[in-house]
Amino acid sequence: MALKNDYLIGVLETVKKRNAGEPEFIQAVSEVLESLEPVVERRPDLVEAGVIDRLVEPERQIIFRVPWVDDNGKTQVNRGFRVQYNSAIGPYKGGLRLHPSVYIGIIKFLGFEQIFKNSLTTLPMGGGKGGSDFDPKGKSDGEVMRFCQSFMTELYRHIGPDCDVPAGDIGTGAREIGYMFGQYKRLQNEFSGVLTGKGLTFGGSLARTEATGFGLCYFTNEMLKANGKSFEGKTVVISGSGNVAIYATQKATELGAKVVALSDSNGYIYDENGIDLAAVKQLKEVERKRIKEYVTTHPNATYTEGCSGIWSIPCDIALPCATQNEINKASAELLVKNGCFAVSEGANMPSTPEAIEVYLSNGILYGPAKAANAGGVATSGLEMSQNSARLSWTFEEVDAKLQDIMKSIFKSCDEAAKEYGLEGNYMAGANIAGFLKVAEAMKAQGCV
Ligand code: NDP
Ligand code: 2IT
Repeated sequence: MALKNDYLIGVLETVKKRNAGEPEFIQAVSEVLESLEPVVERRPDLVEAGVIDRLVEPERQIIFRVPWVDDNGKTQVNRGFRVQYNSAIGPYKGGLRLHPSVYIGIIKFLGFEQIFKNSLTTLPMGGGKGGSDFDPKGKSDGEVMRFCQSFMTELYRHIGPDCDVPAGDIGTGAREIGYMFGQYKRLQNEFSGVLTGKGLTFGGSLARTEATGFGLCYFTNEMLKANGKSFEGKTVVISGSGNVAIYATQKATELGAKVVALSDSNGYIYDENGIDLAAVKQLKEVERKRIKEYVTTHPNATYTEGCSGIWSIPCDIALPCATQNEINKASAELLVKNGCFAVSEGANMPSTPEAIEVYLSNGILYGPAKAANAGGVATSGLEMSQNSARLSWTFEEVDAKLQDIMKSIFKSCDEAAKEYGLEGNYMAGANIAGFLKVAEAMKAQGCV
């Protein structure tokens, strides 16, 4: 879809010129600007206040050297990032990605999307994202610790519990957050909720580990219900086998579906009996092994090299939970051809714009990432509240709040889509609803 509004065309041209060589960032901005066409027609006051011109430019971008010494005594150097994108409705909030593909364009696309996602959660959190091109795969615990300590030795001066609160993302789990928290506490001489996803013995929230995957299924369930469908008896394909994929598998199964496939960046497993989740948790969370090892203990299952082939498996519901642009046009067409009726995104921006076109033009129920995977950051917001109040809620309390939040996110997307004449287009609904709250706050706070 091409932009028609002259003002938005101008904004996009500036973004493209300023951010050449960052295709993921330009993709994320283009999608949001397209959704905002009906809004700028109706809200000239927001255009007048320069809200969109300001929104596309991060408030602050920090890039730093991360030197550390490997197990052989050799110096290694990585690049660290934190993009503090928007603080209109709360402190900057968003994860830290550790993956060799990380560069400023990836962090900016994630930080930009985080603004709208955090707005949708109903909680007071601004948007931010960070990370490094460090690859935790194959590193010893000691190497990971030394990297995390070095990373925090620079980052600590830029963050704080009322300023910027990082968390996990690809490659950053409980282990990495623990090392970073320890170093922050030591440098700042302060025990505070400066990171979320912490261990349960030092301020972490129950249900944060499960939150993104569970939240994805709660959102998807709302979307299915609103369209007369459910998870019950359905076949589900989930990509990835990390934090989000594992807990999406658990909740989808609890809701009556059969999850038949999972993947990693090397390939995918197919188990027609339904994935044995205890075995996957042992492999991935305890032993940190590759997903192909699953077939050594489950000889009825098959392993296929190459991760995109997972979308050729016939399913009713697809939950991409690995990484950006993992479903292209051809994969989306294959899903439709094989009878898939819903795609809901656990990963950030897993569908290319062409894939989204295929969903929308074929009447596929499409749950966009900003809304569908917001349960993780929402529960991070609940962790911040518990830390500030110096108390901790039970698993059931947090899970109940998460369910309410995911229901309210679906409602916001559904209502905004209807209000702007785009009924059933939850992507437009998410972008519009997420935008409006931030835009009102930016307008009220003046040109800052
Ligand atoms: P993990 O590191 O726990 O797992 C990532 C999974 O995705 C792994 O199976 C990994 O395979 C696969 N993967 C990563 N990069 C690629 C790639 N370039 N190509 C193919 N597969 C890849 O991360 P999470 O589960 O936390 O994150 C998954 C997605 O969900 C990301 O898009 C993240 O931004 C998003 N997300 C995460 C949230 C959270 O709370 N953790 C919240 C909201 C969204 P391999 O081991 O081979 O690298
Ligand atoms: O993409 C995301 O929303 C996350 N990685 C979670 C961020 C957070 O602050 O919990």
